[in-house]
Amino acid sequence: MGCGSSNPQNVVEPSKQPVPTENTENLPKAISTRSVRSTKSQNAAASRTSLKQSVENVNPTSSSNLRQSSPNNFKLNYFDLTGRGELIRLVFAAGNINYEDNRVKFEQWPELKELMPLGQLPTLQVNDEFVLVQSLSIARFVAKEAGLAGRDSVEMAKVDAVLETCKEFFDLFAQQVGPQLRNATDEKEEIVRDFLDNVAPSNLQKLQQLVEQYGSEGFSVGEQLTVADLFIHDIITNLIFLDAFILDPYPLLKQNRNATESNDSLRSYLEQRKQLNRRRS
Ligand SMILES: N[C@@H](CCC(=O)N[C@@H](CS)C(=O)NCC(=O)O)C(=O)O
Repeated sequence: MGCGSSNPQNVVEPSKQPVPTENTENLPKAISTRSVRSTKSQNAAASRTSLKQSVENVNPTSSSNLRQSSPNNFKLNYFDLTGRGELIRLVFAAGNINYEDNRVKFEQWPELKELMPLGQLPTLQVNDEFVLVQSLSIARFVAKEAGLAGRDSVEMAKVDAVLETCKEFFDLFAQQVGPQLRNATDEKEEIVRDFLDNVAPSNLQKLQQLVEQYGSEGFSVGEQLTVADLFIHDIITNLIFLDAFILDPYPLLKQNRNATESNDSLRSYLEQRKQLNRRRS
């Protein structure tokens, strides 16, 4: 698995965590019907308990500030990691959309895994009616809901181009650095340094190139915030954690980060995230 979190709190391997518990009650019907099978009747009480736990997992940084009212009801299921779920949280935050941030505990995962369409997280439950899978598809969907997907078809295409470029970079990070962050080997330092010195620069250069060609006012596409800026922000957060000076050779990416952080709702989410991490460390 490649989750791509560089924060040390965020790098435990979910599939290595034992002790399944049931957490199925508020899954959409198509899934919860399958979920019931043998365990539901015996474990109704346990299920209620874990539902309660699941609700307790909800991250106060993104759900307790009641935000923009949306006709839709969203529940994001992901581990208590940044990884592949964080971009979606950033889109919800920047778009000021209220959602339930269900942070799945590792011990809940083995059972929940069977109920997820692809056996992976993140997933997004919409109106308890259907479940979306694939982090980038979910991020794009929420971005459309939030008005952060680009203003017309040309901007949307440019946003897509930046997102695909980010995804290639994110996947490299998750594959090459991710395992070292989860279970460090003796080669950890060398592998991380090699990534920062030999893989990151060409990818940062590609992103800077796109910001230059497609964006203005610091944004990567058009002249206002889109999900493309948020993915760049997310990736660079991971890199800055490993090397605080990584952006020094990329002035446009620095500007882009500042422009992105000029969104008040996003800034308040980032601040709360920082405080939460401080409290945990
Ligand atoms: N392409 C998928 C990959 C999802 C993925 O790898 N999810 C990992 C967490 S980052 C997962 O669910 N791992 C647990 C498992 O596979 O059992 C996406 O972008 O959503």
